[in-house]
Amino acid sequence: MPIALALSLALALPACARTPAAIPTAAADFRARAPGDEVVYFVLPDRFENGDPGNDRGGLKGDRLVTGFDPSARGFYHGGDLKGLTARLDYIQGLGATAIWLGPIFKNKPVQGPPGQESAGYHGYWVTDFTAVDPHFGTEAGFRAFVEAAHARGMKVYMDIIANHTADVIQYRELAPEGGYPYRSKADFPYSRRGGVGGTPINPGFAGDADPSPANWARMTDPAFAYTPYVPKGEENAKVPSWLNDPIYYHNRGNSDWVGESALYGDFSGLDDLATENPRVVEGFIEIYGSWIDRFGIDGFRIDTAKHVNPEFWRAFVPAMLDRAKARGISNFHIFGEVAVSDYDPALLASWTRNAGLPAVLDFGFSVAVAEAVGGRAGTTDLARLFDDDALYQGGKQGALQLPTFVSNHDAGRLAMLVKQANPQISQEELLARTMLGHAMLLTLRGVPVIYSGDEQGFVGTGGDQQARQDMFASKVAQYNDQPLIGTNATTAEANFDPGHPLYRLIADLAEVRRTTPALRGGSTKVRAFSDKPGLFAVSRFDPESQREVVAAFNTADRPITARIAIEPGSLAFAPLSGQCPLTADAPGTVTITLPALGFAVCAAKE
Ligand SMILES: [Ca+2]
Ligand SMILES: [Ca+2]
Ligand SMILES: [Ca+2]
Repeated sequence: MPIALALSLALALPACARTPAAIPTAAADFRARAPGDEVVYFVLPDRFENGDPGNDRGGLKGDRLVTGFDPSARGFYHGGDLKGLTARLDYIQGLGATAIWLGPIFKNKPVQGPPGQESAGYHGYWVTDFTAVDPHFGTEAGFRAFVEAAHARGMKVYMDIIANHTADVIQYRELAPEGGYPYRSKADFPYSRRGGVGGTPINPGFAGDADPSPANWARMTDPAFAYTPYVPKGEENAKVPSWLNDPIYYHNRGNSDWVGESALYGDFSGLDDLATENPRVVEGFIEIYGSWIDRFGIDGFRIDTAKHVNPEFWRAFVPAMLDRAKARGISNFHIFGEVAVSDYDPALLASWTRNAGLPAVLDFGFSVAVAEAVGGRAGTTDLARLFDDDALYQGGKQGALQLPTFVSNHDAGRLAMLVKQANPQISQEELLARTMLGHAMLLTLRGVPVIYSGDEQGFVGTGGDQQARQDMFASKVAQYNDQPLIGTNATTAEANFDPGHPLYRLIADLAEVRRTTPALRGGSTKVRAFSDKPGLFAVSRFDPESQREVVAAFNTADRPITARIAIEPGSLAFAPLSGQCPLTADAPGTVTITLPALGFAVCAAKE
């Protein structure tokens, strides 16, 4: 297969025919940049760079079950921190990223889990103190220094926040059956009886959790309607702010089985699920996260587990955050939620922009469609449908331009891993070519590209979650270091911050094309070619002002392809923004595209 040819073409990026930059990039006016104009770099601070070995144990003394620190184990802290992240801003900016989404930095329960199955809060999603920086990552001053250093470069900072749950502190008096506490529903365990329908009457006068009035919630006084929650001795003040220590502010119904009611009310594998219908909880989180805006002037929030919180909560929270940001002089504050799905399901994603009022959601539909398209097993029908389905989102197709798109993440895993799973015998060269093709789609199709840290260095991984959270600095994890990377002979045993890596170069080059081409940021999309088999996928995108056409074409097949596609009749001549482009139309309204195996091209119509 002529993969090498595809690579050499993909990397040939003439600088001609680019329209002048139309977005503010200077440090002074980054606030003026719209969310849709960003390129986002997503990083887990623990896995990125260790700037201060002195904080690796988070100020705790003892073994790894106390400190959480074990750089040789996938599920423990490895030592990365805010100082390290700040020191590597050149590397991140060099990739073309204009915003950094960093995993949660709030103080976590260092270690949790049953004996023998413990792991650490290195990922940041087990918060105990929502007001403080986790000492493993540094200090409040260190976070301020990071935000200021990013802002000084004109880069934005998006914090990763959680309102669905806290760390696992609350336990139940009832004996845990094998496999943990099953979910106890509102039908079988109403708020009005202790421990089930036959139990003692409790919470008299409580009119149900759909009535958000403080007077109603004042009648909710006994949290033992399903299980009997308690805070173990020694952990009574584990959480900050202090109201979070009271079980009355939690659902206490046992573990979620992820469907129906339990998706909202169930504990996420024991993590204490907040009663987000309670006005005290709503007000509490508005204060918590509003304070981070006030104190640090950050630029946006990525909301973890957004679909496990009732939409009414977000309908109160989102406007409050946007107001708070506006009062701080941040007019383009961005908020995007995680509505995690593993299928192509834009209707579900879009429902959260309408019912919950989330300004945007992470585009899981895009990631599924791209993985299908470049995986070599399917065609591009879902990808072609994506742009029609954009009508489902709040704000329609215009609103969809703000959706953060991605091909890899820390939960589901990396695109290269998904491609390898679909093709276990694939060569390293072909795996690189397919991964590059997916990233080319990410940088040129509609939405706000999110690069998952490590993708640009050819990380692959063997699965999701811990298997997709390799270290960028020299790793001590044997299961990471054993794996070959793509596009390099390096392994994760050495630090990987190579700006010469082919994926880093591809992303940097296309990020620059995107920055200088308004059609690729804010342009509408017209699908020109797709198929239920691997082959040509092509779209036209249009400059929002001049309406000039830019054609982006991708060959998902492992053989060269030549085909005619329809174009605008006025697009008579083309200049390449990336790859190999036709010079002229065949006739008004049609042009021949020729692409190498797994190649792509981005071609701008000349005036
Ligand atoms: Ca450290
Ligand atoms: Ca719990
Ligand atoms: Ca919940």
